[in-house]
Amino acid sequence: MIIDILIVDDIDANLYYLEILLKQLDIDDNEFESLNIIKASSGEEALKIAMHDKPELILLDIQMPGMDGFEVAQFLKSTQNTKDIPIVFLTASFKSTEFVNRGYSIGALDYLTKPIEKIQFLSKIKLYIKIIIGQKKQENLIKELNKHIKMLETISITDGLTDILNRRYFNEISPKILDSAKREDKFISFAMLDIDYFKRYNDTYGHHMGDDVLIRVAKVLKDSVHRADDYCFRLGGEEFGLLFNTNSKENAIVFVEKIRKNIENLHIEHKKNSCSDFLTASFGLIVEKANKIKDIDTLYRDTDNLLYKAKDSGRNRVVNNFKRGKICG
Ligand code: GH3
Ligand code: MG
Ligand code: MG
Repeated sequence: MIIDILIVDDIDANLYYLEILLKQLDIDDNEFESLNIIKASSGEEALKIAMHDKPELILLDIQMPGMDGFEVAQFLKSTQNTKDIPIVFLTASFKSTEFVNRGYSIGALDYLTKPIEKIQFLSKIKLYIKIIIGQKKQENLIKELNKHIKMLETISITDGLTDILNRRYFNEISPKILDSAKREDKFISFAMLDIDYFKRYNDTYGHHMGDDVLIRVAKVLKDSVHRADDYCFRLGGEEFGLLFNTNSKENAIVFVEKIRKNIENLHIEHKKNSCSDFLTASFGLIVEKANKIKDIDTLYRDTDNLLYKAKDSGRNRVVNNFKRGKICG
């Protein structure tokens, strides 16, 4: 871990001396690789560096021509990006209580006077650096943990084979979508699809090829839903679900018909499919004002019944809960 320390003083000899002192710091418990000492010889330069490099610690002289140390600290402490950088004031002239209090009330970590008492100075700075390292480690750990939590969350709602949302996520999100659609008095559109004669497909071409088909069908679904509040799920086996927004029943049927055709248009050979030369799927579709739907279980059961009807009436078709649906296949 590299710790950037910005030292600020208008007198070169002071900067040089500080640098030499800091290089003597012996924090050799393998906690960090090195101190990186950055020098600034004016308040203005210090501000520029602090804003750009965000050092871990600033040792700040107070009396400087132009912008003095108090002004620099005040600016840094009132700026979102730099407000948390610890500042240690170093001063030869501003030693009275009034100035010391001013330094602390700006938000200084410490207020040290010159000439520097070497042992005290090094022991304090060493402690501060250790605390800073501890904080950085904690922050990194939290970042790492959050990354892992996010990854686990994604894995837990994703189907391992097809990489689309799984049944678990459907169970979690669908009641929320229904409730929100009820509040806004919107339509709910839910389609369930099931691949036709998929057992025969596996028997003919092998389970491995069957898996490949599931991945390709899932991709058709994924490529069809573009809006943030449209979802596709693998509900289990060779069954998928689409929960999507629509402003009319006609649009919903056009959308689902297109998906049905896109699956057939993959032109996946399926010799044992008696309703097409290619692999196909049957669909049940419900489009209804959310307020007319009792709950998700009812929606699921009713859509499944329509899917069953689609199977029963010849497969490779969409059967919906309103009249204008075009029967295909
Ligand atoms: P129908 O047209 O009536 O839906 O007939 P079907 O053969 O598709 O339906 P059935 O329920 O009889 O068979 C479903 C098949 O789906 C059986 C099962 O082995 C297969 N299946 C389910 N999950 C997977 C999977 O993850 N990979 C593969 N390759 N096959 C699967
Ligand atoms: Mg099937
Ligand atoms: Mg099935």
